[in-house]
Amino acid sequence: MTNPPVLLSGIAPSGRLTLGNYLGAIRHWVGRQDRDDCFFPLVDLLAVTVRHDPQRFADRCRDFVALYLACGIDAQRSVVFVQSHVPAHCELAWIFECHTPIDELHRMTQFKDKSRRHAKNVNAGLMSYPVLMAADILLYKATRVPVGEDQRQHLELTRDIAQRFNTLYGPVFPLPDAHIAATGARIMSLADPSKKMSKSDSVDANIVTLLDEPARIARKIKRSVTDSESVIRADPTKPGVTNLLNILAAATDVGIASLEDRFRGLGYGALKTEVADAVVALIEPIQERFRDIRSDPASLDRLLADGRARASERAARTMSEVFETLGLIPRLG
Ligand code: AQP
Repeated sequence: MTNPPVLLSGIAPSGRLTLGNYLGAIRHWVGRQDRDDCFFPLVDLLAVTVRHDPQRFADRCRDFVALYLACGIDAQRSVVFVQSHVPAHCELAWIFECHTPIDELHRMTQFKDKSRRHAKNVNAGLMSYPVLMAADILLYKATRVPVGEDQRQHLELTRDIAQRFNTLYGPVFPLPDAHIAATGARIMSLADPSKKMSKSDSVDANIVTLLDEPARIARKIKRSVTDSESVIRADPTKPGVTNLLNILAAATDVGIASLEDRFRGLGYGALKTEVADAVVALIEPIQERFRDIRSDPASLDRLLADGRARASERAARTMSEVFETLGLIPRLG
C-alpha cells in the first residue's frame, strides 16, 4: 500500500481569523483529514515579522489553535502544532535562504504589499518569510498545500527552492502543489471589495472574523459595499455583489449560476440577508465549540505538546537527510 500524500497548511497568528481564512483555507483542510497525512502548524514565527504584543501573543496563539479545532481539525488524526516548538523549521529555512536569490524575494507581491503597509519596519524577516514558509512545507515533504489564491506565488517559490536543492545535491524534496479551491479562494473585503479580506486589516467593517458576534456579522454584511445597478450577477465590474455571491456559494455549496438564477429580479437587500444568515449559520457552531475548547487551556497545551513530538520526529528524519546531503558531520546520540 502506498503512503497517503502529506498535506501541510498553516496560518500566522496575526490579527483575527476571518471568514476568508475559513472559506479559503481551513474548511478545505477539514475534508482532507481522512485521506491525507495532515500537518497543521500554527506558524507563529511568521507573525513576528510585524510588531506584535508579547503580553497577549501566547493567548492569541491559543485562540487560533482552538479555532482550528473548533472548525473541525482533529488533533488525533492530524498533527496540530506550533511552528516555534520545532526548531528544525528555522534550521531548514537558513539552508534554503543560502539557496534563494534575493531578487526572487523582492519580486514577491506580498513583500511589496507588506513593505507598503509596514513602511517603518521593512525588516529582513518580512522579505525572507516565504523561505521559512518553504521550509515549513518541505520539512515534512508535503506535496499538497491547500491555500487561497494569494499564496500561489509563494508555492511557486517553494517549488523553485526544492528544485534548486534537488538539482545541486540530489533528489531530497518532492515538489509541492498548491491546492486552490474552486470556491472561496479569494474572499474580498466587505467595505472595499477591490482588496482581499485580510486578518490583519485594522478596519473592522472590512472583515468578518470567526469570533464576531452573530448580530455584528449580520450588520457588517448588510452594510457591505455593492453598486447602484441593482442586478445580482457575478461580474468583475461589480466586485461587491460578486464577493457576496462568492461568499454565499462557498458557505452553502451552491454554484454561482444557480444563485444568479434564484436572485433574478430581487434586490441587494435579499441577497445580503441570505448571505448574513448563511455566514451566521456557518460560524455560530464554530463559536460554541471554540468557547468549550478555550475554557481548558491546559488540555490545549497538552495537545500541542503531543503535536510537537509527532512533528519533531518527522522533521528530524528530513533534517538528517538534508545534513547528510550537504556533507555536514552527522549528529550522533
Ligand atoms: N481573503 C481570503 N480569501 C480566501 N483565502 C484566504 N486566505 C487568506 N485570506 C484569504 C488563506 O488563508 C490562509 C492564511 O493566510 P494568511 O495567514 O496570509 O492570512 P491573511 O488573512 O491574508 O493574513 P494577512 O492579513 O495578510 O496578515 P499577515 O500576513 O500579517 O498574517 C492562506 O491559505 C490564505 O491563502
